[in-house]
Amino acid sequence: HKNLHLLSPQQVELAKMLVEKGQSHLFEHWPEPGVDDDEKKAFFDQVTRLNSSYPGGLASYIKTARELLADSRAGKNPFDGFTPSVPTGENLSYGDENFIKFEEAGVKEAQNAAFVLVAGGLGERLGYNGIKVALPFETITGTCFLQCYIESVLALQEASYRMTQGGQKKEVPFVIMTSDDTHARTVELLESNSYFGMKPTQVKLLKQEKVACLEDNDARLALDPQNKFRVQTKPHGHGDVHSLLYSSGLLYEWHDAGLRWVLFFQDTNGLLFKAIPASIGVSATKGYHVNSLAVPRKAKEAIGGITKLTHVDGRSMVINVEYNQLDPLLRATGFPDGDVNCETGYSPFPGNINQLILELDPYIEELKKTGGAIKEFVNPKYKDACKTSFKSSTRLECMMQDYPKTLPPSARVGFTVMDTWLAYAPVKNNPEDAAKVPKGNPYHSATSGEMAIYRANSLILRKVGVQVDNPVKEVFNGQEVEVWPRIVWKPTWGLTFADIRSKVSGSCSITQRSTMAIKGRNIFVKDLSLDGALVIDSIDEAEVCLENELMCSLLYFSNMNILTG
Ligand code: UGB
Repeated sequence: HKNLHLLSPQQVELAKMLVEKGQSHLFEHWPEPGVDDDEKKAFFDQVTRLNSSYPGGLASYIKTARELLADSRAGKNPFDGFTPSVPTGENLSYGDENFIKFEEAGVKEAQNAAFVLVAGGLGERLGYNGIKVALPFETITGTCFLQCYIESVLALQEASYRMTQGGQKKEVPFVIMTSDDTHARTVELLESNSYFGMKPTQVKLLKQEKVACLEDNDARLALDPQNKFRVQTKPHGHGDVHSLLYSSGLLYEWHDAGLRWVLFFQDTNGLLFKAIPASIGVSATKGYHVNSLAVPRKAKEAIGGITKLTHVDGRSMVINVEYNQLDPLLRATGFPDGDVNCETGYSPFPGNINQLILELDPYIEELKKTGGAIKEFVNPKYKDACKTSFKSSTRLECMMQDYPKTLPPSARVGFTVMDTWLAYAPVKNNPEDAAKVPKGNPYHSATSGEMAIYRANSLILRKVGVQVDNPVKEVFNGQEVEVWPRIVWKPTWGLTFADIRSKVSGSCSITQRSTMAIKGRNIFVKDLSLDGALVIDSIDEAEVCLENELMCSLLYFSNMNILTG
């Protein structure tokens, strides 16, 4: 009470609410007026931010936290009444007729899409201090993830425009969700690289706020151990992206600009855009309100399983069940072995790779009701068996793939399964942990992520008729990986199967020890026999035709602006 004069009238109300909600411990240690007054004001500035950035404010946060903590303590099963089963979705096989048809439909639709990258996480599992999107996704050209994403979006935009022959040229929006951990470094990466060729106005950054930590089952907010005039905060999870998009007004802007799709994707999957055109095609052709991209999943792999959940009351939904919940859910519902592989060598539940395609209008309709709030969960680590205290503070979390949980049964929720080699190579684990991954399960490390790029490009070239040598096995950072020829190309060269097929002809071969980097749009490869390193760097307007046998240690063409060669 003695310190109330330091606060604005709104902050006084906020203080009263906190006391009523059992949070008086936050001020108990406050000294007399005149001592640490600036710190006290700063404390309330922080609490005001925490209050305004959470849908429903801190009162709502505390209420939900109490309910979820009580459920957790009672060991309540979040899937009570639901039985899991394997859902059916669209299964695509790279390069077949169906795939080509979906890719074509997807490229046409791409100019009606907005792309949203969630990049607020620091990636504790990776043990890297920088932002993950600044890491190279392969080391032949050293291109970082963010550059790869931006160039892919630009290439898709251009291809879509060309395919629809002369309609209005649209700039597809590119949004990045950042957090306090990643914001400044993401801005710096963009600015110091001229936005990797994208117009700065095309890129929007939305920063997510952290949420208050909870110190006990009564949802008392935790003070920061480093500063008793601050509430301790932690990330709320990638689910924040929905409320941020809604509150930013961007969804309405996109609706007014005639857009139809919103694509969400994660920070370190260098294969991602090989799967995007066909998946947009599936959404457009099947009329999916929600389309989740998936790959075959190895049992116990740290990716969620796409599952059909049917309730005893008849309701059912197709939803991601997170990797730590799938095993207990299966064991509790008549699958005594839990999360295990079936006869195919994979889990029967497709693995969620957290790339979502939402149809814009139904998305807006849903968010009008929810404001973008996503069903949350809490995951406290208890000190003792009676679950009375925590080892360290916890907080509420939410995941972007839980969006369909509030949808009505009439919503068209589907998924698209792609080959893993084509669609998914995340960089999440540090080398030590990756080396401990059970044999046969993916490492999800920087090493495996990079090798997956060369493998995918080699396999794609094989599909268009190039004779690419088999890989050799090597061990790097304690991980045994397949090393294919180091083949990379710019997205403008080959975004779709049809693109790549049109640029490769004759009888081509590439040996395992070779490296090839294609950095230009109109480079045609004909009767190429490569045993060495070949780097071709040409401006987009130039047309380059490689026709000769190349047996070289290093051949480097740069800035070619000839018409044929
Ligand atoms: N992220 C944010 O933007 N903000 C946050 O607060 C947290 C994260 P992780 P996770 O790839 O296959 C997900 O940590 O959460 C961003 C799915 O839940 O890499 O363990 C962060 O920057 C899981 O179902 O992954 O697992 C990153 O871009 C499965 O699909 C993204 O969110 C798994 O990813 C994911 O964060 C997967």
